[in-house]
Amino acid sequence: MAEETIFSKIIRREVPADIVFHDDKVTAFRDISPQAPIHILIIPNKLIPTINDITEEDETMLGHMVTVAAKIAKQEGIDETGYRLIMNCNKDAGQEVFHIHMHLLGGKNLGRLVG
Ligand code: DGP
Repeated sequence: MAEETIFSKIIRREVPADIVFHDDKVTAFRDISPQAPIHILIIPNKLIPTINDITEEDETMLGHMVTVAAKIAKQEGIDETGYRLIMNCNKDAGQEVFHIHMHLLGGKNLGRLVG
Protein backbone atom coordinates (compact mmCIF):
# COMPACT_ATOMS: atom_id res chain seq x y z
CA MET A 1 0.00 0.00 0.00
CA ALA A 2 1.55 3.31 -1.08
CA GLU A 3 2.01 5.97 1.55
CA GLU A 4 -0.15 9.06 1.28
CA THR A 5 1.42 12.47 0.75
CA ILE A 6 0.25 16.02 1.38
CA PHE A 7 -1.48 15.85 -2.02
CA SER A 8 -4.05 13.33 -0.71
CA LYS A 9 -4.90 15.85 2.01
CA ILE A 10 -5.28 18.59 -0.62
CA ILE A 11 -7.63 16.35 -2.64
CA ARG A 12 -9.73 15.75 0.50
CA ARG A 13 -9.61 19.52 1.31
CA GLU A 14 -7.92 18.78 4.65
CA VAL A 15 -5.04 21.09 3.70
CA PRO A 16 -5.71 24.41 1.96
CA ALA A 17 -4.66 24.90 -1.65
CA ASP A 18 -5.67 27.21 -4.47
CA ILE A 19 -7.66 24.65 -6.44
CA VAL A 20 -8.34 25.72 -10.03
CA PHE A 21 -10.05 22.53 -11.28
CA HIS A 22 -11.35 19.24 -9.96
CA ASP A 23 -13.55 16.39 -11.11
CA ASP A 24 -13.91 12.70 -10.29
CA LYS A 25 -10.51 11.82 -11.83
CA VAL A 26 -8.13 14.75 -11.20
CA THR A 27 -7.46 17.81 -9.05
CA ALA A 28 -5.42 20.86 -10.10
CA PHE A 29 -4.03 23.56 -7.82
CA ARG A 30 -1.37 26.28 -7.80
CA ASP A 31 2.14 25.21 -6.81
CA ILE A 32 3.20 26.51 -3.39
CA SER A 33 6.62 27.46 -4.80
CA PRO A 34 5.93 28.77 -8.32
CA GLN A 35 8.77 28.55 -10.85
CA ALA A 36 6.88 30.69 -13.40
CA PRO A 37 4.04 33.26 -13.30
CA ILE A 38 1.62 30.37 -13.90
CA HIS A 39 2.60 27.13 -12.13
CA ILE A 40 -0.19 24.63 -11.58
CA LEU A 41 -0.03 20.97 -10.59
CA ILE A 42 -2.48 18.47 -12.10
CA ILE A 43 -2.73 15.28 -10.08
CA PRO A 44 -4.83 12.12 -10.20
CA ASN A 45 -7.27 11.73 -7.31
CA LYS A 46 -6.00 8.15 -7.09
CA LEU A 47 -2.64 7.77 -5.35
CA ILE A 48 0.06 6.63 -7.78
CA PRO A 49 3.54 7.25 -6.27
CA THR A 50 5.66 7.48 -9.44
CA ILE A 51 5.34 7.16 -13.20
CA ASN A 52 6.81 3.66 -12.75
CA ASP A 53 3.63 2.64 -10.90
CA ILE A 54 1.27 3.56 -13.73
CA THR A 55 -0.66 0.64 -15.21
CA GLU A 56 -2.75 0.24 -18.34
CA GLU A 57 -5.90 0.90 -16.35
CA ASP A 58 -4.60 4.43 -15.66
CA GLU A 59 -4.26 5.34 -19.35
CA THR A 60 -7.65 7.07 -19.64
CA MET A 61 -6.98 9.14 -16.53
CA LEU A 62 -3.50 10.13 -17.83
CA GLY A 63 -4.98 11.33 -21.10
CA HIS A 64 -7.51 13.26 -19.06
CA MET A 65 -4.66 14.98 -17.15
CA VAL A 66 -3.39 16.38 -20.46
CA THR A 67 -6.87 17.46 -21.59
CA VAL A 68 -7.38 19.22 -18.24
CA ALA A 69 -3.94 20.88 -18.53
CA ALA A 70 -4.92 22.33 -21.92
CA LYS A 71 -8.26 23.51 -20.51
CA ILE A 72 -6.52 25.24 -17.59
CA ALA A 73 -3.94 26.83 -19.92
CA LYS A 74 -6.83 28.38 -21.85
CA GLN A 75 -8.52 29.45 -18.60
CA GLU A 76 -5.25 31.12 -17.50
CA GLY A 77 -4.83 32.83 -20.89
CA ILE A 78 -1.56 31.11 -21.84
CA ASP A 79 -2.83 28.65 -24.45
CA GLU A 80 -1.62 30.80 -27.35
CA THR A 81 1.58 32.22 -25.78
CA GLY A 82 2.59 28.71 -24.75
CA TYR A 83 3.37 26.56 -21.76
CA ARG A 84 5.28 23.48 -20.69
CA LEU A 85 4.06 20.24 -19.10
CA ILE A 86 6.56 18.34 -16.96
CA MET A 87 6.37 15.13 -14.93
CA ASN A 88 9.36 14.21 -12.74
CA CYS A 89 10.12 10.60 -11.82
CA ASN A 90 12.36 9.70 -8.86
CA LYS A 91 15.66 11.10 -7.64
CA ASP A 92 17.51 12.19 -10.77
CA ALA A 93 14.47 14.15 -11.97
CA GLY A 94 14.09 15.75 -8.53
CA GLN A 95 10.71 14.24 -7.64
CA GLU A 96 9.87 15.42 -4.12
CA VAL A 97 6.23 14.42 -3.70
CA PHE A 98 5.47 10.76 -4.36
CA HIS A 99 2.00 11.21 -5.82
CA ILE A 100 2.37 11.69 -9.57
CA HIS A 101 1.75 15.22 -10.78
CA MET A 102 2.02 17.18 -13.99
CA HIS A 103 3.54 20.65 -13.71
CA LEU A 104 1.88 23.23 -15.98
CA LEU A 105 4.27 26.17 -16.37
CA GLY A 106 3.76 29.35 -18.37
CA GLY A 107 3.25 33.09 -18.36
CA LYS A 108 6.80 33.89 -19.50
CA ASN A 109 9.34 32.63 -22.02
CA LEU A 110 10.50 29.42 -20.40
CA GLY A 111 13.61 29.04 -22.53
CA ARG A 112 14.70 25.93 -24.29
CA LEU A 113 14.82 22.72 -22.23
CA VAL A 114 15.36 20.05 -24.86
CA GLY A 115 15.42 19.95 -28.63
P1 DGP B 1 8.29 17.57 -7.79
O1 DGP B 1 9.69 18.08 -7.58
O2 DGP B 1 8.01 17.27 -9.24
O3 DGP B 1 7.94 16.41 -6.88
O4 DGP B 1 7.34 18.78 -7.42
C1 DGP B 1 6.60 18.88 -6.24
C2 DGP B 1 5.94 20.23 -6.27
O5 DGP B 1 4.92 20.25 -5.29
C3 DGP B 1 6.87 21.39 -5.96
O6 DGP B 1 6.92 22.26 -7.09
C4 DGP B 1 6.24 22.09 -4.76
C5 DGP B 1 4.84 21.54 -4.73
N1 DGP B 1 4.29 21.36 -3.40
C6 DGP B 1 4.83 20.62 -2.40
N2 DGP B 1 4.06 20.67 -1.30
C7 DGP B 1 2.98 21.46 -1.63
C8 DGP B 1 1.83 21.88 -0.90
O7 DGP B 1 1.60 21.54 0.26
N3 DGP B 1 0.96 22.69 -1.57
C9 DGP B 1 1.16 23.08 -2.87
N4 DGP B 1 0.24 23.87 -3.41
N5 DGP B 1 2.24 22.69 -3.57
C10 DGP B 1 3.14 21.89 -2.96
